[in-house]
Amino acid sequence: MDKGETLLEHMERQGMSRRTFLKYCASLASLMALPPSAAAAMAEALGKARRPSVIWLPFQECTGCTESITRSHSPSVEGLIFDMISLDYQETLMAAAGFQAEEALQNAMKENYGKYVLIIDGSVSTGMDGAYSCIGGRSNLDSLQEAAKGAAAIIALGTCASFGGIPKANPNPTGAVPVSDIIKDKPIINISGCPPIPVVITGVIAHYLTFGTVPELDKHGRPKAFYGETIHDRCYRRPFYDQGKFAKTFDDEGARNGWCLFELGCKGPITYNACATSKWNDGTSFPIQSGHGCIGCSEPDFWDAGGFYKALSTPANPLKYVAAAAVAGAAAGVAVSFANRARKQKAKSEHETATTSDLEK
Ligand code: FSX
Repeated sequence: MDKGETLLEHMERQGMSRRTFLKYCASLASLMALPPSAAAAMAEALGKARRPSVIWLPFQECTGCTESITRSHSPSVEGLIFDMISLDYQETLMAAAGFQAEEALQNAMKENYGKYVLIIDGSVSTGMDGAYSCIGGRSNLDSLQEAAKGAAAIIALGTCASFGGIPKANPNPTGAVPVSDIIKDKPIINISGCPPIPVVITGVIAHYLTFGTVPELDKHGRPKAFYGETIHDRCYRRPFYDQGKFAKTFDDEGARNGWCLFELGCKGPITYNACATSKWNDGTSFPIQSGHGCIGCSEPDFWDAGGFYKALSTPANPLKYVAAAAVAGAAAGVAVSFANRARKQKAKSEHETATTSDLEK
């Protein structure tokens, strides 16, 4: 793409209709919880936007974050947004290697000093002065400190970069830390998830292109638009939780009926992310929809939190009370049912308080 070309010009040259572009802006605005009027403003701003330079450095990670973004890349309109950034350095995706790659990195930092967006995926090793993870003979720690100096903003992509992730899991042999433990003087946007959702990555970039600012963040430095609610809040199985219908094993009748996976260890009630709404693979599904509980991968210390298959706590079981009510007779049943609904609400709220404090530990 021509460096001076705007996003809209680029899309038109690719044969993309303006209508499709407007639809994309509308869905992006809705996903980011912006008012409908923002879609038009977003379309106008994005249409005029030019590519910012992006330097992407991978540290201690599994490359899942890069895999995530590339999976959504090619046929999607999000891909076009990604085309709109000038991805000047990304070791996994770039053709250059060795000295040529190092030169590309130095040139990109020099030419765009003070203006580029720095994306980091992976945690930063601090053990043995960073010697556990080196690229081109330099520790990730050194590379981060150098690249951060000229960055306008930093995106910590994935749970490793945001919170330390799996490399930081007990016993943390490399002294892994998140980006925010090292860099204190730049705006940092954490896009957690192991890996993060592709549309959240492109959404944050689109927000930055549109408004030129960092989006509103939660207490963990994540964009509230995508991390403002728990998986549980938006889960399509939530009505079963409210009715006290839980699968007890992965192949029982409850599981076959699509009941709540809470008792099988689902961490949806304490996990903030957009999986239940944006889903994965072009909105096809997400883990809970495929029958597996959420593992809480977008939360700090999720790996050490204690058991993917262990329930957070024992939830209310209103079915037991409904059965008792049936024996006691219809009139009494109504009374018990109301009493139990109140009990369930109380237990549920106690349970949610308990599970939230599990997370805070
Ligand atoms: Fe971590 Fe990403 Fe998990 Fe993997 O780059 S967030 S281990 S998906 O690859 O950093």
